[in-house]
Order: sequence, then C-alpha cells, then structure tokens
Amino acid sequence: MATRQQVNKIFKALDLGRELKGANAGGEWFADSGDFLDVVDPTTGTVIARVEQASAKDYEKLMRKAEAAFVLWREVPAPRRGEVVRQLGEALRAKKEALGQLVSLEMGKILTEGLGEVQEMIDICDYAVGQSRMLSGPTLQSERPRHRMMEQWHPLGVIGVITAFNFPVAVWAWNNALAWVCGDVAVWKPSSKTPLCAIACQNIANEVFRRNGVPQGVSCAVIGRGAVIGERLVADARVPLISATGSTRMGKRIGAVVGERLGSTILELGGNNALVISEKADLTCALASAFFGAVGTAGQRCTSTRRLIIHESIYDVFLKKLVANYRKVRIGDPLDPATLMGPLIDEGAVADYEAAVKAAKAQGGRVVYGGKALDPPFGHRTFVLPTIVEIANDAPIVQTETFAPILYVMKYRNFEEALALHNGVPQGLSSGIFTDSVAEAETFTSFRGSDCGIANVNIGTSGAEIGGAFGGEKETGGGRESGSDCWKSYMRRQTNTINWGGEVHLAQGVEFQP
Ligand code: UN1
Repeated sequence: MATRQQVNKIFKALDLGRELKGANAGGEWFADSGDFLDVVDPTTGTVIARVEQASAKDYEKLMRKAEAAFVLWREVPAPRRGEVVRQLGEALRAKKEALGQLVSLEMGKILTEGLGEVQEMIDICDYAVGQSRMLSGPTLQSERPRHRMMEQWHPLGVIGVITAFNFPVAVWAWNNALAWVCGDVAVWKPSSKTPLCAIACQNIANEVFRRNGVPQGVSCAVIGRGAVIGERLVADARVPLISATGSTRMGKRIGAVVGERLGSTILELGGNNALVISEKADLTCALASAFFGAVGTAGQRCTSTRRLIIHESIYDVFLKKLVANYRKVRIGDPLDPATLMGPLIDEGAVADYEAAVKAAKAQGGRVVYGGKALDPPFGHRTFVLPTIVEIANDAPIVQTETFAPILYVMKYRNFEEALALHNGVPQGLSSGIFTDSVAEAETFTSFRGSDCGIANVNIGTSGAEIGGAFGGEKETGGGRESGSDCWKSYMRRQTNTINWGGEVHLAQGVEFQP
C-alpha cells in the first residue's frame, strides 16, 4: 500500500495539496460552498485529501469564463490549437509516471493499467494534432449552374464533459483533446470518486495553456455534487453538447434533460460485453484475452468481459484453464508491480458485487470460482475474489451490468445460437469472437452478427485503441468518442451554396417571376 512518503511524492509531482478547491477556469482554484469531499484511497480507506466542492455560484463564475473564452479560442487557427494540444501530449509524457501512479492510487487499478490510461491520453493528443489539420468538409455538386456547394465545420461552443471514476483521466483527454482542436472550450465534471486525477490533469493543461497564451476558460474543471453541478451542467442551454460516461440509469436522465432543450449528447453508458469462443478458436489466445477482459481493472471497465459464450465441445477444458488462471490472480496493493487485481472503488461497489452473486445463485447460477469479498488486507473492505458463475443468459442478473469482476459463462451448441445469446442483452458496447473460421468471423462482424458498437475477431472486449470510434448501441447510448470521424460531434456542420454566376436559379427548377 502507498506509504505517506509515496503519496507525498505523487502529490508533489502533480502540484496537489491535501486541502483543495473544486473549481478552476485556468487561473486559481476556487470554491465557496463549505461542502467538503473526502478523497479516499480505495486500498486502505485512508482520507488522502479534501476538496471543497463547487457551489452553484462557483459554477456560474466558471461558465461565464468559459463563454468568454470561446469567442477568443475559435479565432485561433485550428493547427495552432493543435500545436497547444501537441504540447499537452508532451507534458503528459513528462508526467506519465506520476499521473499513472495517481490513477492507480485514487482509482485502484494496477499500475500498468494506470500508466496505460495515461498513454491513452498521449495517443489521443497525437491523434488530435493531426486532426487539427483535417477538419474538412466535402465540396458537393450543385444542381444550379455556376453555383458551388460545400460543407464547413465550425466550433460548437462550450461543451460539458462528464466522466466516470473508472477512467479518471483518459476519457477527459478523448473528449477534450478533440474538442480543443475543434475550437470548443470544455467544462469537465469528473466523478466525485476521483477528483485528484481531475485536479492533476487540469493543472497540467493550465501550465501548457498559460505558456501558450491560451485564454483562461478554454479548459475548465468543476468538482461538485451531481445535484448541484451535474444537474446544472446538463440543463444549461449555454452548453450545446454533453458528452457523458457512466451508467445507463445516469445516461437516461442526462438524455432526457438535454433532449428537452434539444441539445446534443454523446452517451457512453453500460456494457454487457461477451466473447464467443468457438470450437475453431486458438484457445491460448482466447484464454489470455478472456482473462484480461474479465479480471483486468477488477472488472470495472465499461468494456470488461462480462459473459463467455463457449462451444459445448470445449466448454469444460476451457473453463478448467480459466479457473487455473483465476487461482493465480495476485490481489492486493495496486501500486505493487506484482499485483494483478486491486480493490474495487468503494464499499458500495463490494455491496453491489455481493448482491449480484447472491442474485445469480438465486436465479439458478452456480459459482465456479470466487463469489466472496476478502478479509480486508489493508483494513478497508474493498477487495473481492474475481468470480466465475455458470448461469443462463436470460437470468435477470445477467441482463444487467454489475461493475465488478463477475464473469457469467454459458454453453452453446451451434453458431446461430451463440449469436442469439450474444445479442440477447439490452446493452451493446463491445464484443468479440475467437475463431479461425473465416465464415464465423465474417458473420460475427456482419449486419447479422454482433449488434455492438465494437466487434472484434480474436481480440478481447476491452482495451480498444483510440484511433477507432468508441461507443455502443442499445442501452449503451449510441454515442461515439475518440478516433475515426468522432471529431464531427464536437463541431457544427454548415452547408454553403455560393452563386458565382450573376443569375438567380431556384432549386428544383421552380420559376418565380413577378
Ligand atoms: C471505459 O471503461 O469507460 O477500451 C473506457 C477500453 C479503454 C477505455 C474504456 N480503452 O477498455
């Protein structure tokens, strides 16, 4: 577990104090609510810092700054904005070790994954730099003589970014790096479970932005209660886009509030990700990927593997090998390089885990491995055994996302049945098939295969690269973030038709003369 010296070292490297304030628009941190948030180390339960949360007044102050910054920032040529993001990527490279450690300390994922998350930020910065020179629209053919038609993409405005505890830094970067090169300014409301990561990121951005003369307010962070800050942000008509990551329940609320005011959303909500493991699969690859997908990040990724759909002919042997791997999982301090699985985020998450195991048993499930919380190794009841439960796909508990390392396993007889099981849940984020059959692989990734936003072949469900569009269908919310053409969500499209012929021609051949 992190000693006081270690914590001090991480704090110092990232310019963090023990008493912090929750609102920032590029200058000093501020907050006047008198409402303090304890930041708890999930490994030990120790309070490692306190943050004074933002009040409604603080929010208003910050939003005014953001609005004023937008009219200045949109004047800066996009490649210049990209240059600032390039420097942010450099600053992240320089702080990678410390920031990765902070992610691991505050969120509880193991260090290699904390560092991987920072790498994801660096990658999206690099990606956004290139994108800053490619915010292009097509030229279209006008039906009118001597007319030109084209599309332009313009900055959207102040966007709201709401992130979850499980990726406390990367999801901010996916959104903000793109939003900034697009000419937007961003107001970030991080999870109240991981405010230090947010403060550290904001500090890094502030330093880079200040050096480059970027107006204050282009990067804003606001830590506060959902009821005070979250609700205000989503209802705020000054914010044309809300990009939110979290539970389906939360997403439905945000979708309704933003929809009411006809704003846009990018919703990245719950997953219920499955791997189909065919009898034609390379089982060594399948095993390694299923193991990482289900146990990695202690099952707290939205892309975590939650279901395995295994061909009956290899079911027993595969399960046996998987259980052998589960037995070897070293559970403990996430900052210790020997650890494979750290704590869950808090005691509430353990209660959810226990409730899910209980429900699974009541619904006909058989616990193959795990199923229990551990005696707290460091005094805080946040450690559990990774769990495998054999159960039917239509059991109600299997139909819901439990944010914990619980893997549901089931058999299939033929490929069509595997597809039906695979798609037979309300969520649609990530998926994969392990097979050496071209026909199975192509079917899985075709229109009649996986109904998810991400469908992989011989790759696990989690650990998507930033270059692709990230997000999913059905109850996952339909939003897409990160690579491909996701930048378009952060801009507004304008169709321009330009008459250079000196004569009026109405479209569709309409004649209209006095
Ligand atoms: C999330 O859990 O919200 O694909 C994001 C992955 C990571 C991102 C997960 N690149 O698992």
